[in-house]
Amino acid sequence: MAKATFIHHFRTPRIAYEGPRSRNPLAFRHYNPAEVIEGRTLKEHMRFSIAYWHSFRGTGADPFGPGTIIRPWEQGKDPVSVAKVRMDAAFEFFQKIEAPFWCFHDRDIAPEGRTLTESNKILDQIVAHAKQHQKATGVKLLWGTANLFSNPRYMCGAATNPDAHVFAYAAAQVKKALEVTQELGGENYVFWGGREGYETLLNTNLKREQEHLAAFMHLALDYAKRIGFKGQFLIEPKPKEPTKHQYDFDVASGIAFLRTFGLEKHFKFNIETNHATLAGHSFQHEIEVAAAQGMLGSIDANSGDPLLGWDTDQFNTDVKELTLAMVSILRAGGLGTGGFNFDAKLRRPSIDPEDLFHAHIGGMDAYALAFKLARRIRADGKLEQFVADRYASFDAGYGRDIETGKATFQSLEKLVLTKLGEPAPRSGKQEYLENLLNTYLHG
Ligand code: XUL
Ligand code: CO
Repeated sequence: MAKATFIHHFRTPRIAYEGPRSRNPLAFRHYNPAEVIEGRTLKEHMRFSIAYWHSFRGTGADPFGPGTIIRPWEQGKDPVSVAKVRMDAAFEFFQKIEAPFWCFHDRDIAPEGRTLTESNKILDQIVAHAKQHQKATGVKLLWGTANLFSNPRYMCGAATNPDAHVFAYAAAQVKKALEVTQELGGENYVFWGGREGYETLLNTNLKREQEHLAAFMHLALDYAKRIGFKGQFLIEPKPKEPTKHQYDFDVASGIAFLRTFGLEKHFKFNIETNHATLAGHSFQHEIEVAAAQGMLGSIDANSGDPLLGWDTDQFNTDVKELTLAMVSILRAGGLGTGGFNFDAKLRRPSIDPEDLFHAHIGGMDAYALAFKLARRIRADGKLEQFVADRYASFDAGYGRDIETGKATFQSLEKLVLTKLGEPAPRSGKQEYLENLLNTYLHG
């Protein structure tokens, strides 16, 4: 197998860092993997990951037409050998693009067989292949997950399916997905409930479905404990699509769900940029809500399109949006075992293998630049100081008493009546802050 890594599937050479002045479209301008910042390389800070499903299974198909992207390695005597060659190409790409991690769904990497037994056997073969590649390249698994939404058996949901038989099937599939994620040293395991929601309340018992979803999560936790899987469990909220309503709509409803069912200690969030916008939030909002509860886990790095209302999964090159997100991530102390996973796909007409490089170079550079700008903003301290000053009245005296639970309505009333009187109005200074932000973004 190891030899397969040396058969080159991409003509594009390994991407080098050439600095911000470079105009070479196949070079990094901001992501210098070897740059050391506070004792760690940028590669270690960013923890970039490639999403197997988009970059190696994406065909450009959309609801209005079939795939447009034909890869030269997509041929062979049977689906299993094609899957192996495809994986050889993928690991070549991970190395050339300087990504230290990858992510997959079980069904992305291995074709499904006629029975679960057969599917598991095929998966084992491909996982063995992946393990060899990981060993040979040093590329690691950020997270694994199970595809519980493509096969028609899951048309009415997996853990929230009204048929217990489907619940059982999904349980068996996640059991195996946890095992293979562990086998490949996955640092996290993701739950995205693609069809865990409803199309119409006319046929839905919402309460029972939510309880079943929680039961499923508990079973997954029990099994992870049983096999000694140490990876972090992550929930990836999304409000809709493919369902009309997905139960883990956004981070806030995810937190409510986890707390309601006693799961909150075992989960963090995998926040996807365009899932945030589909829920009517900004990316930064979702990060802040998770961080406020110590539940910021990982990022699915992408973006939507302001003119299209669905999950377009585009590569994000919006440095302003990413810088604001990075400020919040750094303030929260980083992503821990998480990383930035490019859950993003090429546009339908972007059919060249080289386009995969352009896409990831753009995304990685934007994130690396945002990381540097956010560090500068935090080091400069003006923004952080402004926010700290805004709440300074809670740092001492009666403000502190409010925060520490020592104040009462009576004590506060007495203060206002006898000492404080009317509060002096203070500007929120939004425009000043927007201008301040631009001084970092545009020098
Ligand atoms: C779908 C999505 C998924 C998850 C993993 O919108 O984001 O690919 O990231 O199942
Ligand atoms: Co995602």
